Amino acid sequence: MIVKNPNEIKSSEITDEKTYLNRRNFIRAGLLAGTTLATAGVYRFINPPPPKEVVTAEIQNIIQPPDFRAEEKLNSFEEITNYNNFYEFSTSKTAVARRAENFVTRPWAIEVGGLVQKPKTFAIEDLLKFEQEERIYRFRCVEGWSMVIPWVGFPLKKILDAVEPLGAAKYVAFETLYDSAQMQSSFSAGIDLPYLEGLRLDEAAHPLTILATGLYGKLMPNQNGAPVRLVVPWKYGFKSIKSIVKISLTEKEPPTTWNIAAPSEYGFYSNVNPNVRHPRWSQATENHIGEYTRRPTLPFNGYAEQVESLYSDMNLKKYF
Ligand SMILES: Nc1nc2c(c(=O)[nH]1)N[C@H]1C(S)=C(S)[C@@H](COP(=O)(O)O)O[C@H]1N2
Ligand SMILES: [Mo]
Repeated sequence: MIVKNPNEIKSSEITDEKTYLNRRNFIRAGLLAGTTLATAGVYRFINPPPPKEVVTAEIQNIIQPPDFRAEEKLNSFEEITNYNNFYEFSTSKTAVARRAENFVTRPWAIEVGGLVQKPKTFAIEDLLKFEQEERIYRFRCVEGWSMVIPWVGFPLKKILDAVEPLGAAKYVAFETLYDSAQMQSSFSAGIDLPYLEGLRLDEAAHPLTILATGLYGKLMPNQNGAPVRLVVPWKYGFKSIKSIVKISLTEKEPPTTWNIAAPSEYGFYSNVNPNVRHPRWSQATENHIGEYTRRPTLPFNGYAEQVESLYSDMNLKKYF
């Protein structure tokens, strides 16, 4: 029997194929009453398997605002949904889509509690309503390899405000579903499960931090973290936890999956930083899917202007 060595998995999966979410966002407040959402609503209602790429001119127009840099072309739906990191289903990026095909995402709810005034459970239907009330975001998503992904979501802050964090709350902890009937074992995955992530409260409340319920104006495909996943555009990809079932406000920095697996390699903050090497490789460039030459990686994935003030008093080499 061949036993997978977790260190080997780590180096091939997060190392060479590391997915640094490098998302340049375009917030289009007030856009949502539009037709994209009406279309998305129909998809939601019938909840089909993720369709093949169907990007109408209308959707293209809505998710790609005129001020978007010309070279930032969207990756195709096919690309975005066939190269995924989701260890609960497979450690092979090209196998995740097929393994997650029958993942059951209804009924679904996120339980929100911990240091809050009003603990609440949000059904997926509530979350989809939030998305319709709030905004469409558009992100450039980069990470070691990189893609431009038109996420659809709403600010996580909306949930935080609803539960009213207590003064003692300093961090937000997230947890993915773990269902052994549908997912592989922790042993096969090579990491502890359920998958855990965390943010500082101010990072979680930042307007760039969203709960995404779809992409390309459609329901979130299973392999991308259906039915609801985090998107933190200035941090490395593993911070963007998928298929969330639990959110807790805490006083102490919560444990995170990759920090538990390899603390010297993956810190709690994990801000995209081309100047800080991973102990075993440079993080200065990224391989953009659909291009032949590597691109330089930008500090905070290009969001420095929006987020660097969150870290003004911190040594980011120490807090990597
Ligand atoms: N629950 C869970 N969330 C996860 C992961 C995972 O294995 N399990 N992988 C992370 C990593 S390393 C990356 S790069 C992104 C990939 O998201 P994508 O497949 O939508 O591109 O999801 C992140 N969220
Ligand atoms: Mo990743």
